Amino acid sequence: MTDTHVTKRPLALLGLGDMGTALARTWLAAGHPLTVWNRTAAKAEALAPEGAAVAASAAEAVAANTLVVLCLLDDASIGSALDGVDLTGKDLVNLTTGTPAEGRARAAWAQERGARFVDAGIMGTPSMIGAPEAGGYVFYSGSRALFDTHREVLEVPAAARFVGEDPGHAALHDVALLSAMYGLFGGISHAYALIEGEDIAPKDLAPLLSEWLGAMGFFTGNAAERLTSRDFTSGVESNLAMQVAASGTLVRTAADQGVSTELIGPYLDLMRERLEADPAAHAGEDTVGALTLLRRAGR
Ligand code: FVH
Repeated sequence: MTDTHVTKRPLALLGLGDMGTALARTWLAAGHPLTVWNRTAAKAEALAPEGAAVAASAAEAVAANTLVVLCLLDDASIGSALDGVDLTGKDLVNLTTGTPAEGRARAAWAQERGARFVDAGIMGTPSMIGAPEAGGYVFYSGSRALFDTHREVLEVPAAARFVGEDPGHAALHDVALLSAMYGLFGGISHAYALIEGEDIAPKDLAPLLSEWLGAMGFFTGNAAERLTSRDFTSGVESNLAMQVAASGTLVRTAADQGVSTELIGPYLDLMRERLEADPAAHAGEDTVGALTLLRRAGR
C-alpha cells in the first residue's frame, strides 16, 4: 500500500493565532483531516483552501472529532471557548501556555466532563513548527494512555517529550526552561549595556559572549548534581567567599559605566546572603549552595 492510501487520524484544532495556524498547516500538509475553529472566523476560513474543514462553533469542531487540540491565548480562553460544550469521550490536548496549577485544574475539569486530558508546553516559535531541524519540541504530561494513542499525530508539528502523568509537569518544565532563558537574556543585556558608548562593537562582543556562555554551561549539570547530593563543598574551584568579593568589581564597574545592576544584582545578593548567614560554613562552598535560599517558606 502506498502512503497515499494510509488513512491519517482526524483531529480538531481550536485556536488559530500565530502558533495555531502554524500547527494547522503542518497537519494539513501531512494529510491529516483537520477541523478548525477560531473565535475570529476569518482565520479559520483562510485555511479552507489548504483543506481544513471550518467549523461554525467550537462545539461543532469538538463533536466531529475524538482528538481535540487547544491552542488558545491563555487558560481563561479555554473556559470561554468550551463553556457548555459536550466533552464526553473526547481526548483533549492543551497546547495553551499555562501554569502547573492551571494544567492540574484543567485535567480535573476535563475528567469531570468525561474527557481524557494531556497538558503541554511548546518549546519553540511558530517558524520552528514543522521544521525538525530548528530543534523545537513540545513537553506533554497527563494521561499516558491518551498520549500513546495520539503520539504519531502529535509528533507531526514538533517532537514530543512526555514528562509524566502529573498534568502540571509539562507546564512546570516549560516555565523552568523559559525562566532560565530570561535569566540568560538578562545577563546578556547587562553585558551589552556595559560596552555601550565604548569603542567595542556589539557584533565583536557577540561571539565572545556565545563562547563564554557555552563554556559556563557546565553549571547546569554541576547544580543538578549538588542539589541532589546536597554536597556544596567537594571539588570547588571558585568558592563563594571569592565570588562575593569579586562581585564588588562587577557592581563598581556597572556604576562607573552608568549601568543599573537591576538584572544581575539579585543573583549577586543571593550569594552574599548565603555567605553572611554563616561565613565559616559557607565560604568554601560552590555558588550552588545559594540556590537553597530561593525556596520561600510555605511551599
Ligand atoms: N507564538 C509564540 O511564539 C509562542 C511559542 C510558545 C507557545 N506560545 C503559546 O501558544 C498559545 C497560542 O499562541 P499564539 O502565538 O497563537 O497567540 P495569538 O496569536 O495571540 O493567538 C491567540 C489565540 O487565542 C484566541 N483567543 C484569545 N482569547 C480567546 C477567547 N476568550 N476565546 C476564544 N479564543 C480566544 C485567539 O482568537 P482570535 O483573537 O483570533 O479571535 C487566537 O486564536 C499561547 O498560549 C502562547 O503563550 C506561543
